[in-house]
Amino acid sequence: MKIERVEAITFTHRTYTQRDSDGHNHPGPEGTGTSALLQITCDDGTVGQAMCRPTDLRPDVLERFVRPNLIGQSPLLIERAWYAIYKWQRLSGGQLTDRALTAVDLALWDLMGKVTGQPVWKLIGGYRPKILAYGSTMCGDDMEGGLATPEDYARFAEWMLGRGYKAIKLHGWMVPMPGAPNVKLDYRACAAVREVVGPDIPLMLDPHHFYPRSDVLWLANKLAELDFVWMEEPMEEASMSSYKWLTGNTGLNILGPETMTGKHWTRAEWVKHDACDMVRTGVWDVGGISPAMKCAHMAESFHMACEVHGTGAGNLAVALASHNCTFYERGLLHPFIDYDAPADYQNRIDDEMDADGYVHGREEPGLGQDLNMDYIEAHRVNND
Ligand code: LLH
Ligand code: MG
Repeated sequence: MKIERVEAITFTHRTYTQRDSDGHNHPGPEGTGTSALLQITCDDGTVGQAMCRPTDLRPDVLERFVRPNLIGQSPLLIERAWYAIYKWQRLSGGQLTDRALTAVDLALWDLMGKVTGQPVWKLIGGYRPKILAYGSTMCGDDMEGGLATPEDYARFAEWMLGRGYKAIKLHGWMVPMPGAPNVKLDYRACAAVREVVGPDIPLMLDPHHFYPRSDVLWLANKLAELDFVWMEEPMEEASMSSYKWLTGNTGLNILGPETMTGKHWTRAEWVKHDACDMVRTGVWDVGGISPAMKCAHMAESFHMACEVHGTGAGNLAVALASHNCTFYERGLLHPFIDYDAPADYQNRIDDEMDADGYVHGREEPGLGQDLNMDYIEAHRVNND
């Protein structure tokens, strides 16, 4: 069996979110978004699929780096394909991104599942059939009835408990929201949520990502008093020394790195240098399921948790396959967003959650996505 065809279908769909001037997502009026579907097809007609952004796999990226390394190759040699494409990153002039690698890796794993008749979460380890989700809020905003005040977060936390969530992560107020950045305000939101959910619900914080050391240490120590499980990315992650300093100076667990480049190699350096207490991975941060599992196994070898960043079928597969992952990140959630409603291009969402707060692994072969191909073809805007 050989790979015969690689294409990225770009298509439009409705969206209900909008990005602020720093890129954070918030609820917005109904608008039109553009997404892409990567399809890797074998000579027997089996297709592996991955959703991504159109910019991840522009036509020249597909033509220069992806197709030459996949067409004619076995779909079962994923590690080989990953390395063949990855090695082009160095001389690609920044054109071949980690996100492009991720999309290819996800589609190859989906293909592997379909060829072998197995769900991906089992193929990559299969630790558990279901995992508790934490409700991950959107960043704070200035909307009435939204996430504008500590009391808004508390009210929304109560709603999340009613929906079944057994753990909650707050995203604090980020620039350009009025009043941000402000660790005192972040703390008030965290304290308000702890007050309404009681002592037994695990809580986490993902605050403004560019605080100075002095603010971060104060916040970390206050969160430890509130018995938070972890804080992530409160400073620019390129400064590993700052995280080593923070980890060494607070009793709160520091989780990282999340957005720092360098894939599993960076995560190993952070562990070696005691720059985190818990390791962060995520398929869109490290170049796919393959390197994300390396992060999980590396962390496990040091008796450390490895928590998965972000949603979607690929991240869910990693969380279900990892012994040392505690939660699946489900969101981003907001009082004005119906997270459980499928997008136009889905027949169902990837991460349906039951009333007890568990997201289950699906039994279908592949990643377990259920895409509406009629919709996608009807709204196609390219022919790459
Ligand atoms: O800054 C943001 O908008 C959020 O932190 C976002 O990146 C979110 O995906 C995240 O970090 N979740 O863990
Ligand atoms: Mg985060």
